[in-house]
Amino acid sequence: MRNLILILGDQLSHGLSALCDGDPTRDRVVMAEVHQEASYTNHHRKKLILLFSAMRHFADELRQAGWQVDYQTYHPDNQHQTLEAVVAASVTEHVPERLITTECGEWRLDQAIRQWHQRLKVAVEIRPDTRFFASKQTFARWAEGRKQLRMEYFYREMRRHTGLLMTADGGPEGGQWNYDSDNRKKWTGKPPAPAPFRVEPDTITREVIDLVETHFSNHFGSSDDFHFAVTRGQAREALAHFIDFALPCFGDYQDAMSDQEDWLFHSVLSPYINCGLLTPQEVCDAACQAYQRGQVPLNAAEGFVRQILGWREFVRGLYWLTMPDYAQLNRLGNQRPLPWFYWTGDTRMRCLHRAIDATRRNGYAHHIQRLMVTGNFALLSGIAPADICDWYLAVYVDAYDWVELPNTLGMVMHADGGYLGSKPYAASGKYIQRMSDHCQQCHYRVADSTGDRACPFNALYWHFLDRHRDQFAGNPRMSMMYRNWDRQKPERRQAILARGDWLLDHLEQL
Ligand code: FAD
Ligand code: DLZ
Repeated sequence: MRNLILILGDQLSHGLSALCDGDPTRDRVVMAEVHQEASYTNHHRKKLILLFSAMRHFADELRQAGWQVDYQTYHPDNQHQTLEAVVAASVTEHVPERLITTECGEWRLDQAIRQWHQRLKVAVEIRPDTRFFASKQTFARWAEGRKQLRMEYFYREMRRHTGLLMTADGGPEGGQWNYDSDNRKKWTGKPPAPAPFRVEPDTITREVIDLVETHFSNHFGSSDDFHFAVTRGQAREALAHFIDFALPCFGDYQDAMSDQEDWLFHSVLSPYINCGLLTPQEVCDAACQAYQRGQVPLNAAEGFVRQILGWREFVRGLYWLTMPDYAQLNRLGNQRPLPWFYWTGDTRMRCLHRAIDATRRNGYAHHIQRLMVTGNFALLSGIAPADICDWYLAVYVDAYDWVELPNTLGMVMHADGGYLGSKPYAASGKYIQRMSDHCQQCHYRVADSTGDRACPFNALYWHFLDRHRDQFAGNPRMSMMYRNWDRQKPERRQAILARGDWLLDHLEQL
């Protein structure tokens, strides 16, 4: 045997750099379901099912393509419970010339793998992950010398670099780079949201569901009604479903929330892009082609491409530029523990209940629920960044440290002091009322800021601004908020702050 090729659970791509010049007759692939990866956080049960089933299907596809694949299925009594132990055993058995792998998506495991050449006494070749549009080096060059990083400027560079949604003379399609201002409509039930894409579990997936129910029943979330795609072919069908049925309205209702609908017009493609079943390039190409065919409007195609070519690449670049220090940042000095209802959904705040309940059932909530409901509440309540980051890492099927951490610590918690975002996404209940129909079903009154039934977001919002005046009053993008606060009568400010104090002391009871 020549080389041993390690493929991780989020590297399920036939074009993976580790595989690209491999020889199925001489090289051997190793893949393993291991306790350490399955338990470094309280992964949602549906995430474990998705990954284990997709890994097993991918191994079968490799075998059909002629590869020899050593695959360890999960069992608590397996001798090797870490990737290192599995690889060490394989190295001892096969004595390869080299271990080849593609760079790992998260800092923790990346650091470990970089020690393997010493610890396992084997040559280790770590190849770049070419599935991203921008390499780590490209991002680092772009970021060099900038005090703050702004996604919008990076995104424009990426549009120029890839030619996506660019005209022949080098300008942005339609004359504008960004159509975000067209993408803030409230959704009132029309047009109806498409039914989500579904795949019925096959024999492999059903076996994995049983395994997860047997060995991971203490993990968050429900495994009921698992219907995610687990092969590349199925993920391609999910992409086509999105382009045909949801993308046309994606832009208009991108920021909308609904009390009835879990998925609205979102793509639900992040689980597949992040584990490698789809590439970001093919997903962006499909959206751009739909626009060119006249099937979807520009605000939909641009809004969608910006999320992937812009935000996804941006947070990945920022992660690798700043780790491991980034994970420790807490510039607002937050210390409060995460309220228990984040794990149960048991709160009378309707918007939080709906977002957390969807998260528990589906392993999914859309971006505005993550940012402006569960995220906004954690920001206003001063939750310790480590607690809220761990929650987001655990509860979503698409969650990996490299993408979850900058979104939570930077975008939501502003714990990096504004390196990622120019201002915190803090909002009162009015925002939730404007973008959803939750408030009509809520125990609390969104119009009130004081009193027992007042929407907690209102007093918490003013309390947040007031207690962080030193950090934010000088920010021109926040001066209007402070003017509004300062215009209120002193007695009213005092009453709101008193309600805010009470709420912060009684978060568990809301
Ligand atoms: P769509 O709304 O259809 O968007 C299309 C695609 O754009 C997504 O599939 C995703 O690949 C990409 N995208 C959109 N927004 C972002 C973003 N801010 N950062 C990176 N990619 C983006 N996304 C993850 O993939 N994994 C995470 O662990 C994750 N954690 C998050 C935590 C918080 C606190 C917040 C506010 C956002 C987080 N996001 C994360 C980003 C975003 O919410 C999800 O990518 C999105 O909700 C996935 O659903 P979708 O595929 O239907 O997305
Ligand atoms: C997330 C995950 C899980 C739950 N389980 C495994 C596993 O058993 N084996 C494996 O190779 N990878 C798994 N992964 C993905 C790794 O944790 C992933 O490579 C890192 O999160 C890097 O992004």
